[in-house]
Amino acid sequence: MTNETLTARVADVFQATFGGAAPIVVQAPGRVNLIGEHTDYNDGLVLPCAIDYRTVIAARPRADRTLRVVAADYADAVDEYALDAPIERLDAPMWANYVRGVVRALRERGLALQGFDVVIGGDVPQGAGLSSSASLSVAVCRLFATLPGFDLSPVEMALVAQRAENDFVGCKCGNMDQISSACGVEGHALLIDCRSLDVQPVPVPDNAAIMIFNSHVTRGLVDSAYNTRREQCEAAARHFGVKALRDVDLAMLDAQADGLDPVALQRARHVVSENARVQDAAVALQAGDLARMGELMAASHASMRDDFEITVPAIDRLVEIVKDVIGADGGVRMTGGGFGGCVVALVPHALVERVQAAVARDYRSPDGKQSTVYVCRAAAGAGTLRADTGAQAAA
Ligand code: GAF
Repeated sequence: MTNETLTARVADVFQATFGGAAPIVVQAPGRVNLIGEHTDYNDGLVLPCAIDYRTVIAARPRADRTLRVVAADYADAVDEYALDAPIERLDAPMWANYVRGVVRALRERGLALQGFDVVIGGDVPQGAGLSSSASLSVAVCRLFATLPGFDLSPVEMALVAQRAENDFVGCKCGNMDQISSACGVEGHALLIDCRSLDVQPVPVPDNAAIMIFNSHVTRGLVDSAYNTRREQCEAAARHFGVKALRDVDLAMLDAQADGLDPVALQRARHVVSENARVQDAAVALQAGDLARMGELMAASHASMRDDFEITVPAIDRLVEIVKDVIGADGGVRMTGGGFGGCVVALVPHALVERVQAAVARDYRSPDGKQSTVYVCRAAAGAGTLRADTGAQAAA
């Protein structure tokens, strides 16, 4: 679905539900991470880009202090509450909790909220590791940022969205997904320093397509596996006497490994080596050196498979199928939190169709599904598509 089609669909639901055109339309994209996995919550480096799949919100201010939210992708389900009342986490649906979490986090910052009628829709594949939830949270921040007096920077919006996920939804994620969604730059990946929050755009070379392959492998207990990895990294940081694994290099890792639990050492080796790979990858990408990107992405995948142990056989197979076609001319690796989800590849345009054909022929998920393939563009971050500030609040 193109962006225009998605926006029109959300606007149509708004018209049908609330009557009239929505005076405010905002969007926030999902993301794909080119390299730098499980480094963000270790204060490390990542190299993602925002993608041209997104959450779109159509809205109209209300005269009262009520938020009425309609989910176009969930049979127009509704969540409605007073902005001044205590905001509770629901057992279900989860989409409502992402909105509630952002409202609460904005309120905790002392920002003066206003009531809205809202319709939300999106085309970021869900549960695939492409940050559909971060795109929703950031889009909600972006909506409130259309109000006068909201002078949040894109990074601040990302931190509000992360806080909503950490403290309200209950996912102890790092800050990569929200910063990617809030700060994306068209045609560029972002070198993000997750400690200093410095964001440097790095051009994606014109000769490469960004391909994403959904393995259609989803695993229960992903959150608990994620949290366990996080705890293992924190235990390793304590062993080395540092604030976070960002402060450890490979020499220190080898010299001071004695006494560290062997599994925690493996986890630390992934994080420390991955940070170094991200730095090298930013240089290679800037230089348009796809062969070097290929080496670094292959090393990243091996490290996720062997040291961090977050890949699964179907994902490893998908990576192999793509690698067999692109050889040394591009790169491929698992992307996102792991245990399924998606594979990302940088592929010379001339090889895109051959890669698609090979994946269609040779890949099946354990339950027999073909991979869904997306050829993406690196997209701009969250933004306002329409803001008719003269619009009257509905009675
Ligand atoms: C998930 C998390 F939400 C991110 O913060 C990041 O840790 C990623 O997994 C792994 O790199 O997307």
